Amino acid sequence: MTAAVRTTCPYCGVGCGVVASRDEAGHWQVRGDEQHPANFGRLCSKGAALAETLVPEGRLLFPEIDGRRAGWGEAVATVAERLKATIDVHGAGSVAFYVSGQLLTEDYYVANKLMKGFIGSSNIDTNSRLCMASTVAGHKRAFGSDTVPGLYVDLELADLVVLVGSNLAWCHPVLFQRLRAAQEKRGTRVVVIDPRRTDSCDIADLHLALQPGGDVALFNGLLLHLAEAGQLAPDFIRNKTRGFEEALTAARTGEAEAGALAQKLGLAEADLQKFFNLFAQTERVVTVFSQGVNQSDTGTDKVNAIINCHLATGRIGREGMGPFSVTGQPNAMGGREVGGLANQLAAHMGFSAAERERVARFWAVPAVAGGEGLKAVEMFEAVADGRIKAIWIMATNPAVSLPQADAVRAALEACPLVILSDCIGTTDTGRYAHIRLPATGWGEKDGTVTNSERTISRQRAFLPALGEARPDWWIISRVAAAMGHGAAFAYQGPADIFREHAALSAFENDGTRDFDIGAAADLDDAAYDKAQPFRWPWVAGSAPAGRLFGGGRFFTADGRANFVATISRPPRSRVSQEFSLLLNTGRYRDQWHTMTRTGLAARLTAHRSEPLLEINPADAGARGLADGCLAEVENADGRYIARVRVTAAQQAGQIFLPMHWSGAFAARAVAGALIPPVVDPVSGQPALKLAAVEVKPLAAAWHGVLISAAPVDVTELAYWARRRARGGYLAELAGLAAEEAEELITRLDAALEGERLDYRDPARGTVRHAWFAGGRLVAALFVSPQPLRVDRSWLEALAAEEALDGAARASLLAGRAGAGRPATGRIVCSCFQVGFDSIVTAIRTGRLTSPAEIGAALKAGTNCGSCIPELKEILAHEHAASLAGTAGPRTVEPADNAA
Ligand SMILES: Nc1nc2c(c(=O)[nH]1)N[C@H]1C(S)=C(S)[C@@H](COP(=O)(O)OP(=O)(O)OC[C@H]3O[C@@H](n4cnc5c(=O)[nH]c(N)nc54)[C@H](O)[C@@H]3O)O[C@H]1N2
Ligand SMILES: Nc1nc2c(c(=O)[nH]1)N[C@H]1C(S)=C(S)[C@@H](COP(=O)(O)OP(=O)(O)OC[C@H]3O[C@@H](n4cnc5c(=O)[nH]c(N)nc54)[C@H](O)[C@@H]3O)O[C@H]1N2
Ligand code: SF4
Ligand SMILES: [Mo]
Repeated sequence: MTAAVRTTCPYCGVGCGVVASRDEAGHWQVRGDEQHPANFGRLCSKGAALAETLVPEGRLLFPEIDGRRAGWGEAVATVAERLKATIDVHGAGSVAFYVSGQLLTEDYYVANKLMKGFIGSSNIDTNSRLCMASTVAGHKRAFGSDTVPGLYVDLELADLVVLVGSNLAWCHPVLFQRLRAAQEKRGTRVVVIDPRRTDSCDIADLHLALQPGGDVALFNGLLLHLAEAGQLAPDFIRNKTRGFEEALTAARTGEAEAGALAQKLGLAEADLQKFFNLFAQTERVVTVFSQGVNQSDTGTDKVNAIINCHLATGRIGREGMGPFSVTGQPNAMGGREVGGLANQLAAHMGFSAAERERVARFWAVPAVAGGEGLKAVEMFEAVADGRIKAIWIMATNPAVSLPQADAVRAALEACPLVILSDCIGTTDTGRYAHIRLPATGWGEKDGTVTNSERTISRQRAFLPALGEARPDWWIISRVAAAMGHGAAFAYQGPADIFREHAALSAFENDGTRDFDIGAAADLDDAAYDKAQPFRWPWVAGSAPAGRLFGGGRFFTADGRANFVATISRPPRSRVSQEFSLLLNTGRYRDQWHTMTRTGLAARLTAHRSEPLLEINPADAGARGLADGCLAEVENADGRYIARVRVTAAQQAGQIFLPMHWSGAFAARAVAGALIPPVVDPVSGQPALKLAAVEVKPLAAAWHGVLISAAPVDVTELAYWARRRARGGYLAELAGLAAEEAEELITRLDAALEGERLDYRDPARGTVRHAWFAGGRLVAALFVSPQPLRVDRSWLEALAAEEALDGAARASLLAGRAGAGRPATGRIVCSCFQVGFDSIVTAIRTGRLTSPAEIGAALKAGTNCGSCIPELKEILAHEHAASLAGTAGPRTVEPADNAA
């Protein structure tokens, strides 16, 4: 393999270019690609930790049929046979593919072609239904096509950036870095619209903590304000759009004057006015939106309410202006381009007779699927009620990520045929698969992805496939051939598929469809290999596109953009006496979805050891929940156990849980299990940001923390959350019966050889045991009736040492870091592994007053900068404490380590 390979980060839709190369010791390193137009060399904490995830742990290495290892020949034949048998008996509509925005475009294209062209059903849908479906629907309603008009550089050219339902600081960190840098230069105003205070508020001039679901009302109110303040663009409205009056009337029907609106949204009237005035008076406005908009039962209307305001002011398609949907997954856009959603056919075409006939001719089949297929939530309902009898799941973990996850599990359990393609063998969904197919992972696979600004970049392999893993396009093509469609799937490599996909995009297009990359249809294998990032459309004979819609022509029949009349409706999930809190769910800075890959990097897992239940002090107090204790969250759909973090960032009446944990990492922490199957009526996207729940303390008899060189089975306990750690594995534990702790100690004694050191304080109920082998710490278990206040980073550091001297052993038994190995605290800066305690100590001793000074002293925040908002929070707290003369320890420290 070559020394340095340019490829693309496999995480978020920013789509950063990375360079993988080997150091002198032969270890792979991953750094930002200075030449890539998405990031110009920058990375975030997840991108910077990519090399650490290139490990065999957990990988699915061989095909498996009904629990036994099989060869590829047998596996492919069995999948084809069982799918065919199902279709023969129950019809094409009885099989389904559930795919993912984490497939490469080439994989995705082949899966879509097999289902819609050759099986003849549209029952292929993707996890993008959970992610981008409302944006797709909103774009189509407004523009006649699913087009993202703007570019990343528009965030740097804008004078006002509005973040709606987007935690850009954590979820699109490199865009956030670019925005922060632009703000430092030109003083960009930033407004954050989000029910909770997030790290993105760090650069905000204004944070509107609106009531969940209030976005349509807010943007309708803005439209009315723009009209009343005379800030419209009448020429643009007249010549380039239709439906303005209807939209304005709808806005007026729903919303009263600003005072009443502010009250309805739970906002101060002055703040609302400030936002309206900023928007009205600033020409260069970019409105960035993400899951707080999409994942809602009014998601499509939210998208259109936002776009309406940009159309009304003519602020679209010009420098530093426009509505901007930032995509989540690395290939969310590519999936839309190939037609991976059940309500699209292919290459941004739908199911009209003409389009179906055209695609059938292109694929050389008598007919393609007749109409729209089942959307994700409906698809799993159909699995549950037996309409779907065979499902092939690729590159997604629906047992965790779909609403009503427990019902999804029951449906999969009862389904006669579940096929799974994944690189990881230990996912929750994998437990239900009859046939498991090992896919190559990042670094081993080759193809293309499209980022949020329509840039198509290559992902290139730099590692050999592990075990018998194969690329997804290869697996699907082999199955297609075994089903009798060999000629149409005779691809030799991803370049063959890409050329066909590009040719279809240009086929009888003539400027009628936005997605056209005909210029790339003739790339030979060598040119495909070397292809530089380019932006679509790239029409044959012209240059790749830049910003779109600058000329005010859209892809509707008459070329005009549509205003959509949106009327605000309250969310369907509401609190009751029984379930009196609103649950909001989302992401953490250093984890990616169900943690199958980011969970492998100790430096990423250290930022948040456990799932945290973020709750306002008033709600916590009313329920007897102390910071750092464990709590149960429940409703009619499911249960979740998490560590309580009391915080004013959360409004009263609302709580927040992360979506990342699964049965592979914790006892009971699947957020999807608490979400009802409520969907947006237009897009079918589930309202993953809202559920009514109740919270109560978990009646734990004891708490524990266990660090060990090898994994220990703790799954019988009421609470456990385990993660990779430096030196091995770290588990947070709690049990309902006191004797369970002693049983665990007995089990550890039996499993571990070597010496054991003990400390017991019966009066306090504390127990500390440490097991050593050849001088090295192989396990340490601390038990206490209360949540433990031991520094996990310090434990990790001890476990990573070759041998522990007497002082270290003594401090271990004392449960406290000693002078030689000071406590560092929970990791705040994951790039340089700088902990909370180290930062506080440096601030106090060095009288530091800015993140730059902390960076100079400790390096924290000087690489990816993702922790700068947290550094500021710590500084602010220290400053306040020193003014008040109460420079006490750790009061701002989050609960996951305060214990
Ligand atoms: N670190 C990290 N980054 C990621 C991912 C990851 O797993 N980890 N996943 C990627 C993917 S696939 C996606 S889709 C993106 C998601 O990126 P984001 O959408 O930015 O992330 P989320 O945390 O899901 O939700 C964003 C915010 O919506 C807010 N919200 C909830 N309800 C409402 C509402 O009614 N109105 C408004 N205005 N806001 C609301 C939440 O409080 C939350 O802060 O992130 C991508 N990037
Ligand atoms: N409660 C709640 N639920 C949510 C959300 C939320 O905000 N709240 N967000 C939703 C959103 S926006 C999204 S995008 C989804 C994400 O949810 P999922 O798609 O279920 O989550 P991932 O963990 O990314 O699952 C990807 C799987 O594909 C595997 N994989 C990675 N690369 C490849 C590959 O090249 N080939 C194959 N075959 N497999 C591969 C990984 O090992 C992993 O098992 O979650 C949704 N669910
Ligand atoms: S912002 Fe981070 S996660 Fe997203 S593509 Fe760039 S490096 Fe990867
Ligand atoms: Mo997503």
